[in-house]
Amino acid sequence: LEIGNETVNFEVGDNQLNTLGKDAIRTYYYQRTGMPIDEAYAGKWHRPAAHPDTAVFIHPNAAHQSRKAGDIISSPAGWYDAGDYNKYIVNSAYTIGLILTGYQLIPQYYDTLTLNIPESHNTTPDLLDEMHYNLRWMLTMQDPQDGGVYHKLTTPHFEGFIAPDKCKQPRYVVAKSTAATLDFAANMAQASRIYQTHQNDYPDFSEQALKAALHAYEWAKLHPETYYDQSELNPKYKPEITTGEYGDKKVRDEFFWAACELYAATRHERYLKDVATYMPQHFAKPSWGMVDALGTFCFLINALQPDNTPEEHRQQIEQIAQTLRTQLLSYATTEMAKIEDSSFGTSFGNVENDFQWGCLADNCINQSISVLIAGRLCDNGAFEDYLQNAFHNMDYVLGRNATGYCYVTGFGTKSPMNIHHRLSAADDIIEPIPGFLVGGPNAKQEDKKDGALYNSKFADESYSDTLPSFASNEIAINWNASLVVLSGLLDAWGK
Ligand code: 9MR
Repeated sequence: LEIGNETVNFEVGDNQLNTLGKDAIRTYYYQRTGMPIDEAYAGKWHRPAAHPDTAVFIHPNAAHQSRKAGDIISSPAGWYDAGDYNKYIVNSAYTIGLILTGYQLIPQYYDTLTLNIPESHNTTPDLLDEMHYNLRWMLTMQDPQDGGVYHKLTTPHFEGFIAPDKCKQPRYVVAKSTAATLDFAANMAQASRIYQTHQNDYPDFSEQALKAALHAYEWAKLHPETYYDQSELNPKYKPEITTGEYGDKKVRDEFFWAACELYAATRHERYLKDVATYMPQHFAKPSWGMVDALGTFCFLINALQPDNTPEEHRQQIEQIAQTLRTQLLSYATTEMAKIEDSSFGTSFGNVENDFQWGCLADNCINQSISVLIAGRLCDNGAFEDYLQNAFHNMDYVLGRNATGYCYVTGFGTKSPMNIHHRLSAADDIIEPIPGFLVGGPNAKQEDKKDGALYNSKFADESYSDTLPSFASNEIAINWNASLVVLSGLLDAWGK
């Protein structure tokens, strides 16, 4: 493309989103803890194993009779959360929950998608192999005594920008929380259904996951208001913990998602009752702290499956589904109305408030995923329009925006080079690991005082491709989940 003296080269092709989607999934492989990242799969970004997490301390704030402060447990595998080296249940469960939602919508697409990861030669789809690496870790975060789930596995403070195998800080599991336990319950119930047909590679996992989900849900029912709050815990327990909080004091939505998944997995009336009790008043797009949407998607995809719906539940299911569909469609209509006076022809990015921490995933992409799913599941004749809008929002992420950045590493003519990502920063390779979506423009510029340089005060230009910019230039497993799902849906449905 030439305009005046400026030239930009780009490739035109049929499978662009396919490649993007694959690389977006492959980032999880690079984020794996506890195993070497081999050259055969990682090319020049290979590295030795780090953070085995086979000796993790019970933090004093998590101590009780059976597990005392300082006791050691083993909690290996799983992914680094983001630019940091910690592992957080809330965000892990949300990430897998969203990706497995995508999987359930287009299973044939994912069943043949090969990712070049160590498990590529087994009989399970690669996407599910990658998710299992983290699910396996999550199982170890449940206290087998009471079913409660530790909120996170973490160092007291964020590590410096050093290679993972050079890290020396001790690692702890911290207090159990209602949010983590419910997200875990939802995720495990979901996994128990999906991995049932993959006993070959994962014998007993499905059964184990369902058991874990049921046990976790019981704990949450007994502890419906156990919130994880660092500012409350830190004065009482040492060492202080200052890493990511993922605090959430509104857990009705977590109860809803868990009840939907447990109903889908068991068909027990008790969970259907809870679905009705915790049902939302309106649809809200998904994010790590607001998971109603994952419940809605689960219910609409699974509850009416004719093969295993008890006849006596049918009427109530249909009523609930009708309400959820109305909510979803009303959301889609509101979002689509924003396109008319938009600068970039998108439903995203027309007000300052759209540009928050993690907005490219949480606002732009998740809005499109929700609208697309509405079109697909509600059959209101608007699917083609919704598809078009989703492509436009994806265009926004990939470069048709106020800064001209393609916000995915390794793609496009101008893309992030200095992401706030310890793995990418601590290797000797100039290019960051490819396939990561950055948080994106963030009007609050919370990291300015920490050395992030911004060239503009405008919201949609508040993006800084500098290492210290944790508020606009970090990457995270939950944000990549959005990229994975939207690129998959567009690649599969866009044809
Ligand atoms: O994604 C999280 C965002 O919604 C919060 O506003 C922000 C500040 O608390 O934290 C983000 O999550 C970070 C987590 O706490 C630690 N790992 C890096 C995550 C991405 O920035």
